Amino acid sequence: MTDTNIVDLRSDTVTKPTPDMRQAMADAQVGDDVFGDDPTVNRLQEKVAELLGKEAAIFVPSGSMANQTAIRAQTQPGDEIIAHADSHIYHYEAGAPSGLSGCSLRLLPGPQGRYTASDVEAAIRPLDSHFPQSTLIVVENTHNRGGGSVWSIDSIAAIRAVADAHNLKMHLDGARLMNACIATGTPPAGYAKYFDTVSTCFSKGLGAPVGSAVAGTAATIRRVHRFRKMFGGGMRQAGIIAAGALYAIENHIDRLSDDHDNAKRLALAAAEMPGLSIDPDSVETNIAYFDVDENAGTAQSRCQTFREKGVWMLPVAPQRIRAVTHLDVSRDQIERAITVLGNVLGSQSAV
Ligand code: TLP
Repeated sequence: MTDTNIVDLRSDTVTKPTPDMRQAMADAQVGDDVFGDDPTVNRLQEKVAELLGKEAAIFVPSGSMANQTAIRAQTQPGDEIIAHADSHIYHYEAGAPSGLSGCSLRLLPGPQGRYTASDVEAAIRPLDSHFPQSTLIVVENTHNRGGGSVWSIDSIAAIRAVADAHNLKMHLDGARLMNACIATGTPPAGYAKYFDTVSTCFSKGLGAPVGSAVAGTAATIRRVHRFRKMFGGGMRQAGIIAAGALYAIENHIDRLSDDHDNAKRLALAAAEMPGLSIDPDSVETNIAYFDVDENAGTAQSRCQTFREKGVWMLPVAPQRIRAVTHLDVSRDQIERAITVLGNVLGSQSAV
């Protein structure tokens, strides 16, 4: 099967740079970024700081490194971080909060990856030498395992008030912050102002091949710079990849609404199919989770059959499949995916 026949919905991380993006990367001016000499990286960092309304930003290789350098810069070993039980920093960053920062996690429940200010209030540890100290709250927006769900400004503001009352810091895992911005019409700085640090990714829906950033005060970003080096993320002529990120910010934010429309279209169609369940209203941005009915096989077996017919999705639990829309999936390809899913599920007898 050729690349163009495949509808790859496994993640928005799979996008390939467009010809114009590649050209911008080829043309990039570069220097040694560990010395602060790369003009393209510097331009990207200034642009991200401005977009997020922060004093400074730093380019890092990945979303995981963005989150983990921000965590390391704002905690001490023995501290406790408050986060959702479904958060990316807990499930998918290889245990880094404990491995790299020596922190434990206090995990909160809540539908679609969202918790409330009163959940946070109840989780904060008293000032007593027996307890780990709560120092940092992490919000993920949009929320990956929550189904690309978007946090409201009101709920974030309420959590900020609790954080201020107890002198806690707040970090935003904004790997897909731009999806939240496009879904709600809130500018990036409108979310970022509630947080001490914000991470954001260029290599997800924005379609750049590599890279993320952390933004915050100049003092915090200086600490992040040190931990980026310590964690092995100091890059040299990184302008080549920063140019892809700059291109992505300048050209690929507004089009995220197409991805959201495509995810909704897929969810609405799948909701009508036998063997799959999804509430289309739960699809707020570019991520959709489908539950596979027990009598329709496992997520693994369904994904295998879809894959053989050119539709790639991710089994994320025994009965759960994830589909993510992005720059490299057109509306026509979504229609093709719907046809494949319909044919496979309609013709399922023995699974
Ligand atoms: N998420 C990836 C996988 O790791 C699951 C994906 O395919 O969705 N924060 C959030 C909310 C993320 O979804 C991801 C990537 C990251 C951070 C980490 O980014 P990278 O992969 O660049 O380290």
